[in-house]
Amino acid sequence: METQLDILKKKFLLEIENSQSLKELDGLFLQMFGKSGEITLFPKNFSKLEKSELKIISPLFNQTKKTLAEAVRKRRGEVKLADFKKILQEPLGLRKISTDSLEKIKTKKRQGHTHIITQFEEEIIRAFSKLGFAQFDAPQIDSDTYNFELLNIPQDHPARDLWDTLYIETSEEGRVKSEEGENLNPGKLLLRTHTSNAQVRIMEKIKPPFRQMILGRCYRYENTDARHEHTFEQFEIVYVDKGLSMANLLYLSEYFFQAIFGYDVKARLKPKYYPFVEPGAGVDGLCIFCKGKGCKVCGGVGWLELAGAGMIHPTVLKNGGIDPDVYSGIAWGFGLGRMLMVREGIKDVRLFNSGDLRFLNKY
Ligand code: FA5
Repeated sequence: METQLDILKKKFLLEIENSQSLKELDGLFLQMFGKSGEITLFPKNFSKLEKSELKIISPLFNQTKKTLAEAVRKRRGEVKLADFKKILQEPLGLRKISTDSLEKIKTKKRQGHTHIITQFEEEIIRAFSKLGFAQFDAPQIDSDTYNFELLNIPQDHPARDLWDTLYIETSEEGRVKSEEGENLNPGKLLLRTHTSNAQVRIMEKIKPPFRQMILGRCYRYENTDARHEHTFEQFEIVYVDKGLSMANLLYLSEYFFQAIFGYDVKARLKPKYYPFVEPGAGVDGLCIFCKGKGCKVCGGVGWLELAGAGMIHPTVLKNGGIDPDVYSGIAWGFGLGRMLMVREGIKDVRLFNSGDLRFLNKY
């Protein structure tokens, strides 16, 4: 078994070393650590071993896991740096030209690249598509009804204070005409404060069981600072099926943290209040900087809060036409900017929308 493990380790180390793109590395990571990955499945025969053999192979296996995860992390950095250097080496702007003939004028186009948030969106979609989640789109200008009321947050409820909201003035309170001229009364209009505005829409459109994900811009009436923007992106999953529990939620959290941080990041759930989930949870990831020992970034706690989540409240399921005695649901979401700040060590969330090329060209 030791030899088998060693062969596996050498094979993957070589493939990691030879990989040339982040996509290739993501593929390798899944090949090793995915649900049916070769490393994930390796311990399945451990139960047949003698105690003495187990004592030898277990630490070796753990060490191999660490080595491979670390090799992927290191190679990711190298690939990113190589891409960045390539961009830097490209000549920019106009070439020296002869003015003899205007027809000869050739310009070198400056090549742009996708924004860091867009790159991250693609990573997230890739990770959750693999688990069968499909994308759902919900409006950014929405009604009070979908953004709040159907999510168990009635008018004048103190929970509204959790979201500083930008409302839109309409000529007649909340009344707009549809394209067909029909008089709709969606309630007050607003800029959605979170992607949770999709929850009941999904339930209305899709019969359970389903796995849906929502990605997009949200808006809040914020006094901006290093951690608060007025315009930012959120991601959320809405997963409804029979017999779901907080255990599924914990699994999804750890799966996702592994996919985006590139190695085993333990997750833990702690109680947190959101009106549309019960129980509600703050999802912490073991601090990626100090690995739980406590450092400046995590404020000495050893954990960083990375997402908000919970079991969808029975009232919300009912509002979406789903019987809470038959189905249960998981909602799980986070802000892309804040998550990237942790992963990339970015100090100010406002940099993402700043258009500052010194920042954007790094990614
Ligand atoms: C919500 O918006 C909930 N809808 C999340 C949720 C989904 C809970 C599903 C339960 C189930 P909250 O207000 O905490 O929760 O925002 C979620 C995340 O959005 C935050 O953790 C943060 O990452 C990001 N975020 C919130 N406000 C801002 C802001 N002003 N600037 C940048 N990111 C923000």
